[in-house]
Amino acid sequence: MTPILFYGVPAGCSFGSIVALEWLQIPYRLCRIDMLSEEIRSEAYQRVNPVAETPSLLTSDGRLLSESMAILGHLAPHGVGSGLAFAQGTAGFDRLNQMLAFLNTALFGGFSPLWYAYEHELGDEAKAALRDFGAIQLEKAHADLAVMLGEGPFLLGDKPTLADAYFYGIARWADYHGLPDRSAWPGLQGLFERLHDDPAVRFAHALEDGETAVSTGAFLGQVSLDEALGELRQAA
Ligand SMILES: N[C@@H](CCC(=O)N[C@@H](CS)C(=O)NCC(=O)O)C(=O)O
Repeated sequence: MTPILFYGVPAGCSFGSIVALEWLQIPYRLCRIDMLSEEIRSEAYQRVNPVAETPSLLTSDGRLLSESMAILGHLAPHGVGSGLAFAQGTAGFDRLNQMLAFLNTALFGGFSPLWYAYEHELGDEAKAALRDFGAIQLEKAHADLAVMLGEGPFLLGDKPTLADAYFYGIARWADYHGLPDRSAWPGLQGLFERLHDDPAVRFAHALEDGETAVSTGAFLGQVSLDEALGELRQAA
C-alpha cells in the first residue's frame, strides 16, 4: 500500500517528515490531524498513535510507526543514492543520526517550555519563568548548532540531508514565539532562508495552511482519518 503520513496542524513537527517524503520522491499520502481539536486525543487517532502525537506513519507494509526519528530512519534508505541519507555502517549514517538526535532533543526540547506556556492557562509569573527557561535552552541549542553547521551550507556539509528537512520544521517555531532571534547566527539564518525557498518546504507550508499545494515529489493526495483506519484494518 502507499504509505500514509499523519501530520499535525498547526505547525507540527511532522513538517520535516513531509519535506523528507517530497525530497525522497516516495509515493505517499497524507492524513491531516487537527491538534487544536479533540481529534488528536480521539479514540480513533489513538488507534494510530496511543500517545496522541503526530507524526505517525502507516508504512507500505501496513505497520504503524511513530516518533520523527523512527519515521525518518525508516524512510532514509530511499535517500542513500541521492545523498539525502547514508548507508548503515558509514560515517555519514552516524553523522546524520547524531544531528537528528541533537535536533530532536536540544532544539525541539528548547521550544517545549514555550509551547507549554503558549497552550496552558498560567499566571504571568509561571509564563515568564517558562519563557526565560526556553530562551536559555534555545540560545545554547542555536549557538551549538551554528558551530556544528560551520561553513555549511547545509547541516552535514555541501548537500541537504534529512536533517535539514527536520531542522526547518522545528526552527520555524522561533518565528511563532518571537525567539530566539535567529539572525544572531548568520549561518543558521542563511540555512533557514535557503530551505524556506525550497519547493518541498513551500509545498508543506501551503498544505498546512490549507492552500493549493504543488508537490514536486510523489504526493498522491490526502485521506481522512476514517479512510486511513479502514486501510489499517484491511492490512491487519
Ligand atoms: N517525540 C515525538 C514528539 C511528537 C510531538 O510532540 N508532536 C506534537 C506536535 S510537534 C504533538 O503531536 N502534540 C500533540 C498536541 O499538541 O496535542 C517526535 O519526535 O515525533
